[in-house]
Amino acid sequence: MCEGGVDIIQLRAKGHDEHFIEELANRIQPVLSAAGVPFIINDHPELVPSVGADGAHVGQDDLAVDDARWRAGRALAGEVPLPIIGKSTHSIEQAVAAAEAGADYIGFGPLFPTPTKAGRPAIGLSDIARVHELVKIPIFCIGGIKLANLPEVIAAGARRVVVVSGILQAPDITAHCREIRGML
Ligand code: TZP
Ligand code: MG
Repeated sequence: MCEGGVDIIQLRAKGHDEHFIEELANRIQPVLSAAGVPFIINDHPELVPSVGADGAHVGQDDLAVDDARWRAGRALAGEVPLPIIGKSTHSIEQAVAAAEAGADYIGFGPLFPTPTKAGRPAIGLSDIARVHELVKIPIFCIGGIKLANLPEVIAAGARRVVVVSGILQAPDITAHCREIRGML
């Protein structure tokens, strides 16, 4: 992924215990650090200092942005930049609220239904342009985005996208990332 030009990587290991995630993160961190790609941990902000990640990502039903930043950064205060905190959002209202709460970036979606987040209703493309008018922190559109539908996602106003299964299932991950990167 790094060789293919991915700008930021989140470790999202749903269903695994914190110990497993910490071990995985410890192996991923040096790779991303060497590539200069920021490393975000999903759901476990307290792992950020111990594994040397750059930040944490929380959902609507998880910690508040301030709580996540405190947990992610308390051991590092004054030594390195404050941890990056991202928030998942599923509507314009949640997007505006996350920005007001101090999130550094948001996820916005799922645009399309996706097995990676089963059961979460798709929000479609119609709010993408408006959310970019209202929210000035980086907005990562997410959910069911693939090479095939990327042109319509971009045409709807997306500037940054998260692609999970599309990348992980690609026969050549580096080439696939490069192709996506080239379209943005
Ligand atoms: N949040 C909203 S959709 C999603 C998450 C974590 C999963 C996106 O994965 P995929 O495979 O790119 O649809
Ligand atoms: Mg979560």
